[in-house]
Amino acid sequence: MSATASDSIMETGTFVNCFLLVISLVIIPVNGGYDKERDALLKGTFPQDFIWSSATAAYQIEGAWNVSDKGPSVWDTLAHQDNNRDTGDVACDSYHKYPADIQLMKQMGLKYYRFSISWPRIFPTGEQQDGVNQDGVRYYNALINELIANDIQPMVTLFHWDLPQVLQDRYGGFLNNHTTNTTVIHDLFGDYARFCYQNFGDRVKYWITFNEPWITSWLGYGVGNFAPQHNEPAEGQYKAAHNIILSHAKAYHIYDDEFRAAQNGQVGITLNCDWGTPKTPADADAAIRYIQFSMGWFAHPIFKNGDYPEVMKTTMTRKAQEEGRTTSRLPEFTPEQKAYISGTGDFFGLNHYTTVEVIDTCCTPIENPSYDTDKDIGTGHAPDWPRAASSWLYVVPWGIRNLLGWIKEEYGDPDIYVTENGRSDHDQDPAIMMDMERICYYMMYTNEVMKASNMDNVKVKAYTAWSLLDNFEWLSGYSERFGLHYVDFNDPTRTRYPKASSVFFKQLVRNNGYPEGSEFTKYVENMWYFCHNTTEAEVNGYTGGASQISSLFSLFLAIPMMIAYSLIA
Ligand code: GBH
Repeated sequence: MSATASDSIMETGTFVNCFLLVISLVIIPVNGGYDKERDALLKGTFPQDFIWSSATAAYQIEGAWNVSDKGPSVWDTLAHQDNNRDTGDVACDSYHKYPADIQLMKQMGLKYYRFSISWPRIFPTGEQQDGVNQDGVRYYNALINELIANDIQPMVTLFHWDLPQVLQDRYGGFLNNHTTNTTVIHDLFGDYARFCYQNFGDRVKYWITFNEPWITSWLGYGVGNFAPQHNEPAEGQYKAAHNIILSHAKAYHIYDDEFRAAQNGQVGITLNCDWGTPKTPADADAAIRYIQFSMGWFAHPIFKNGDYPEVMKTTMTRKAQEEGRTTSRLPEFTPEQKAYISGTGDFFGLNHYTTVEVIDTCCTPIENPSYDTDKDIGTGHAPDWPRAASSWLYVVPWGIRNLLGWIKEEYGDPDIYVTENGRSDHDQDPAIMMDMERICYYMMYTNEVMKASNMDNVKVKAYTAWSLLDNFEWLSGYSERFGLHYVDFNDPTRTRYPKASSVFFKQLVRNNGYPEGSEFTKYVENMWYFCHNTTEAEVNGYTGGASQISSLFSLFLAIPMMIAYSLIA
């Protein structure tokens, strides 16, 4: 990208944003949310070999939805349902512009990139026997080779929600025969995984089987607002999850049996989880239930003992009795399946964005049961939690530290890779290029991750920013922007522009955290109270407003940083 393009964006956008921020410093209400000990800045660095990465997903960035023989995915179908929807038809056009993406990573000093492979771009119908799209294979080979040529290690997700539409039509997708041992969908996912290991595994050493199976199960097959929009909230999600867990295990064993010795990589799964904090001490059990019904649903079988969490099983058995059913809506694994599933994760991938307050609503039997009511909980948010553009995204940095500690305790201290964390802005005019709130988010959340690593001895090995680029945000289309880089979706060339947060992230990576005495850490110290929506005076009890002045100073410090960045970009 050229300096001129970026400068002009700054002229239109940045200075207006700066102006608004200056105003908001004066009017931001005092909130009592800052806890002096819990929220203090930790200085220090991450372990030497810590992995800094950024992530994307195929449908959200690639575009080229129907080039050569690519088959449609369930998201192509959903997006094309009516003309009013944003689609991923072009998205960031990364199918053609991947070298530009890689240069952005290189400029940030990133040595890892998490992206996903589109199953229907490899096998148009989802089944190898129906044919392979060689252009798709060429595309991923080119992407991987270009990454490696730029000293960036690929971390590859096999399934980030874009199921081949034909598999949905032929077999019901992940609803396929969930209670038998010979489920077609497991074998087909296994074949697809094998093909990817065979073709890319000489260069790819980190594999993630599924991204957030909770989303596919509940939003895709339960409530049905996400593709493939199957609405069966009493049982659909339990069937789909059952199949996904077994499909994951299959892909893991295929790697173990056929590829590990030669390729020596790792296979894991990425689960999403909000931290659930009890609203009152009486809600503690409900908070545990919240986590067990979301992350535990998948993590307990895979990382613990091959089976669903106890609290899910007992709850669902009680529900069956109340509902007059002879069997639980939660399916059972056979002893063989439990053995097959248990221990199928070389690392624990975690996507985390936010925290909810949980209240106990146990236990009123209801007429139309659903996964939502099965949990017997209610969720809310504390009034002082700041919000992002996405309706569900509240900024609660300490939540990630709690969750990481919980995973360590519950699942026997696994290696944890944070595979997504990030914050959305609205799509607005002028564009938010000076994205201070995203800088604050990354600053606060990575510092909490460092506390988990260095103070709580959690084996957290990686931190991945979502996202490298503004992209297709699923049902929200292009209205919410998560990128470190801005993409103008009205510009046919889809030029990428670095936001201020990419400069911040570059410094964070270069410093490998917050080392005592560095210029970067001084900048962060100046920003700390501003980012926490409070003042030093409130925290430390002195008057004089020094922190507000230093925050303002930091704000302007970021502009030269950004200009410097755009000149080398
Ligand atoms: C991730 O999911 C995805 O992996 C990524 O593709 C996505 O772009 C990113 O987050 C940002 O959203 O019930 O309809 O209100 C994050 C976890 C959990 C966030 C469900 C949205 C509420 C959806 N998601 N949540 S809805």
